[in-house]
Amino acid sequence: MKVVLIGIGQAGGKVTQALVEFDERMDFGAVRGAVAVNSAQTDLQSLDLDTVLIGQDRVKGHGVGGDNELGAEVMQADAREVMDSIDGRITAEADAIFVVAGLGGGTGSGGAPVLAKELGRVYSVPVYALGVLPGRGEGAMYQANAGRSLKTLVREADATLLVDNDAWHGAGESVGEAYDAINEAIAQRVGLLLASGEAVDGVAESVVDSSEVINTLREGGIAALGYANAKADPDSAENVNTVTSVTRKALLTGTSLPDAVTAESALLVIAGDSDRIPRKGVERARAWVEEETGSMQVRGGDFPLESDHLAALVLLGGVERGKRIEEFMERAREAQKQQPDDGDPAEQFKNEEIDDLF
Ligand SMILES: Nc1nc2c(ncn2[C@@H]2O[C@H](COP(=O)(O)OP(=O)(O)OP(=O)(O)O)[C@@H](O)[C@H]2O)c(=O)[nH]1
Ligand SMILES: [Mg+2]
Repeated sequence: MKVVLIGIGQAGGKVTQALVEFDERMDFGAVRGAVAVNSAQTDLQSLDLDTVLIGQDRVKGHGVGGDNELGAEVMQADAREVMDSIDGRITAEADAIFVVAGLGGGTGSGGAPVLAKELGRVYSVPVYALGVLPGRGEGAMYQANAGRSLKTLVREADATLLVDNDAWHGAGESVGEAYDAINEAIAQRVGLLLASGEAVDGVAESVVDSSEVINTLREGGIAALGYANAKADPDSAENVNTVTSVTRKALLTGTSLPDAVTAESALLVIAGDSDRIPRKGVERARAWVEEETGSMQVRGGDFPLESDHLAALVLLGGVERGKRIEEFMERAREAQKQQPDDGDPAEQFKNEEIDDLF
């Protein structure tokens, strides 16, 4: 899938840069353009991307300090400039646009839903969000911000692929220490998903097509991505159990949103050397994903890559009814109640739901 990436805020910019670097290193050519947008000038300067500084009249290049309503406002005010910066890149070439942001801060949290809405109005290709959820240990402001941002993003983007900051870092590391590792994991896993159906030499029928990614995300709502890999035998017949076990791991312990299993739709991609991929294993794994997710729409395909490993990528669409999202939204509601609010306090008490950002 050929994509244009727009990273907003600090996390958005860093994750976008990691995705660009991975795509270049692997020579996939799936990322056709990338821009970083922020209200903090120094954060943009450390990136090796084209950049747009927003909100200069309001915050003088110093960021919005976690105020995501202000983040939404400055994005709205400067949306034209941001749209202009990507205009030439979203030609017939791009199959989709990804807005990338950490949902717990200010600029990305507020700016991503605003930009998703603007992009959706102008372009006919799908506009997806790649959103980073704060980990459990992050403060109440992050949780509350992410709750409102997510609620609004789900409304405005064609689908929102979520990565929980607790999901893809090693045990014992705090989220902060682990940023680089998390960003690298996101780049590799999401990068492989984007590239599946792109860097293909073989034209075998079993090869995954990028339209299958789009069809899996067609349900809208929240999506999650699972990943696992293992060393493979040169003889495909020896790899039947390898394929089923990496698929199980990808879905049960390797998802970007822990415990997201029940899904409306799914796509299973087996990446690796075509000669090592056993058809029987792939069929079994796909049947297992169907049973486990409860989805009637499980797509599948191979992603031929030169490697002595086999990897399973499981893209899940429509996971918002899962336990993990419920738990997160509860955390965000609690956090929102704790937030100082300049509105009518009685209203705050009555309001059990999370407010939309705009
Ligand atoms: N995975 C990951 N998460 C990050 C990174 N940097 C920040 N975060 C997370 O993103 C959230 C904060 O968002 P930021 O991107 O720092 O905020 P911002 O959009 O720049 O907004 P302001 O600084 O308030 O203007 C928190 O939940 C952080 O844990 C990163 O490099 N990687
Ligand atoms: Mg910032």
